[in-house]
Amino acid sequence: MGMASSILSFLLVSALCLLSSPAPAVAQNLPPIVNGLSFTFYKSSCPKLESIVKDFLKKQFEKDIGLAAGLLRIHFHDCFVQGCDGSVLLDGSASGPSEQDAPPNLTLRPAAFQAINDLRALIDGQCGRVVSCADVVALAARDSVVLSGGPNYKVPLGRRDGVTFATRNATLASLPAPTFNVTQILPVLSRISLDADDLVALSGGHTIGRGHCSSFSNRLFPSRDPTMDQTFFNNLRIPARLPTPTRRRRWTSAARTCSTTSTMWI
Ligand code: HEM
Ligand SMILES: *[C@@H]1O[C@H](CO)[C@@H](O)[C@H](O)[C@H]1NC(C)=O
Ligand SMILES: *[C@@H]1O[C@H](CO)[C@@H](O)[C@H](O)[C@H]1NC(C)=O
Ligand SMILES: CC(=O)N[C@H]1CO[C@H](CO)[C@@H](O)[C@@H]1O
Repeated sequence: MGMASSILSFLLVSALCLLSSPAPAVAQNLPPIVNGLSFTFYKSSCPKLESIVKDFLKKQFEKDIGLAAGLLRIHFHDCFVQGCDGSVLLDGSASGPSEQDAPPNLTLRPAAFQAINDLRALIDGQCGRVVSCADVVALAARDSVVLSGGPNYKVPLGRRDGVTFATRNATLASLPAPTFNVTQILPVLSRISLDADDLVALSGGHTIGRGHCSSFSNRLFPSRDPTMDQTFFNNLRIPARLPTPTRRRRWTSAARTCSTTSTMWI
């Protein structure tokens, strides 16, 4: 898609909505949108939608700001696997394991799924069942960015929920692996018309959140991956922001490997 813009906000809207044929922006400060989406989609059917979402999340984030990272990542996983269709929320069934059951999901936060369910109930209560889950996920991701200090952006609405979840294989094929380098990530992105500029902007999503040790331990143990910055490496080994008991439990291992339960802020 060749987006030249380097701001995360713009790309989150365009990239994560999987634009295939960008239409001209409706106003100067609005990104292009695909047919079917609109900035006024629920104007009459659920006029307070955006404030319901923001007010709810504001309260939740006071209790746990980590939830913001969880919600942002759910939007990414939803959109990269068969489009922004809410399918990441679907449970597996007799036909096979769902997206949630594919390995990359193992680290999606249950609290974030819970927050989407709670929001859904709140919205249904006020407006009836008119708002798609995919739109709720998209709005929650935007407010997660904004409420944790990131840029604001407008979210076009009108996504339809998919009725089928992606298979384990499709999920694996659509999400770049933690071990991928840029050369390997770019072809995965190009399948959904995203390029290197988009990758740089979207990587800004990692400004918040955590990674489990197992996601990057291959670059720490048995010794530093030579392509990893030394200061960054040192900082990862001394997770100062974690409470001391957690730190001790995790990093005193003589073998210097991850314990199975270890997590780390990134
Ligand atoms: C393009 C390739 C990407 C790769 C390879 C990747 C990889 C990862 C990995 C390995 C983690 C840590 C998971 C864990 O150990 O728990 C993570 C976390 C995260 N990712 Fe990505 N990611 C990518 C793109 C994105 C995008 C596009 C966004 C959103 C704009 C995003 C948002 C996040 C967030 C917010 C977290 C923290 C989640 C939490 O704290 O619960 N990532 N990512
Ligand atoms: C999933 O991918 C694996 C490895 O590529 C392959 O062996 C398997 O047959 C695939 N399963 C399905 C259901 O397509
Ligand atoms: C990325 O990884 C692939 C597969 O391991 C390797 O062939 C390639 O040279 C790597 N590219 C860079 C830039 O390191
Ligand atoms: C948050 C969530 O739904 N996680 C699921 C991911 O996959 C595992 C393994 O199948 C499930 O047990 C989790 O419930």
